[in-house]
Amino acid sequence: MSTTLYPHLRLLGAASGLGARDPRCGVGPELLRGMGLQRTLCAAGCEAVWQAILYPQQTPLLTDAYDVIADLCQRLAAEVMVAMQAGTPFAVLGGDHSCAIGTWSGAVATLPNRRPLGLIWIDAHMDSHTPETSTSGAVHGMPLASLLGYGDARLSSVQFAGPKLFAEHVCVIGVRSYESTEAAFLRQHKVRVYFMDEVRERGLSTVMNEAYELISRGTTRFGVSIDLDAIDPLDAPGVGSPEPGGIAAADLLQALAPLSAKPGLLGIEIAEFNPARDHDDKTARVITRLIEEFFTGGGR
Ligand SMILES: [Mn+2]
Repeated sequence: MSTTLYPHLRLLGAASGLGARDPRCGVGPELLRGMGLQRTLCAAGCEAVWQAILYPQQTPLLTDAYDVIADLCQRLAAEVMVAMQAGTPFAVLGGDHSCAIGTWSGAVATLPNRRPLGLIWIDAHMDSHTPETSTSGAVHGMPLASLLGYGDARLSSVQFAGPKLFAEHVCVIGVRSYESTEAAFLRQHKVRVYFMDEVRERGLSTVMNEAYELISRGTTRFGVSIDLDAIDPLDAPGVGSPEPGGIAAADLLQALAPLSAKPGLLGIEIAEFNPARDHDDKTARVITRLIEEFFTGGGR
């Protein structure tokens, strides 16, 4: 009789900074792999394996950044599908946050009958621009709008055309820097946004529990997308767009722990790690702890 041991967690790298103004986050996944992330996780009781690190393809067929990012997201979505079909959770490591388009498109495409997915989006920003409203043109400012079915068609048709998420199943937590066009977009679509003021007032754990209740209404599976800039730059300096007044890393770890025990957690995503801006590997250590908390927390 043979026994096959399946790893409990698939690590996926999206090694691209093409969607960011500071592209140096593209080396994040390799740096984490080089630092021995897998070994550290295994030592903490979280059996993990690198499934793939994906790089942007530069070919004459891909004519602009949208093409290259859409192609990368298509491949990332396929890797997420492989992990899910193997029955294992995944952790996608960016790279800039445009990878979210690939991650969650792949997740939804794998669900039977494309059943709706719940998503908690933790971010200092709203990421809800379209090419028309964006002044920078940076795609990492657009992934949430894309997943809701708006913006450039190449980005909103990864895996299949049309919306991947429905507004009533999405919550955004930690926002403190945004443009009025994005706020209007999310308000119009009735996405629940927990601004940093509310998080401070009510406490992150309270807000997180409420967000989970909201996104799990009418869904059976959920994921969490973390932009590291949601965390206060004092605790996670290694990001491209730091915003003061953020969530304490310890508070985030504590608030996320209960989610790990919830049924239906498909995987997580941790984006925008920019090693060139990190101090003493502070941010890299936060990333490791976040993954540990998710996949060893809750007694699993
Ligand atoms: Mn973001």
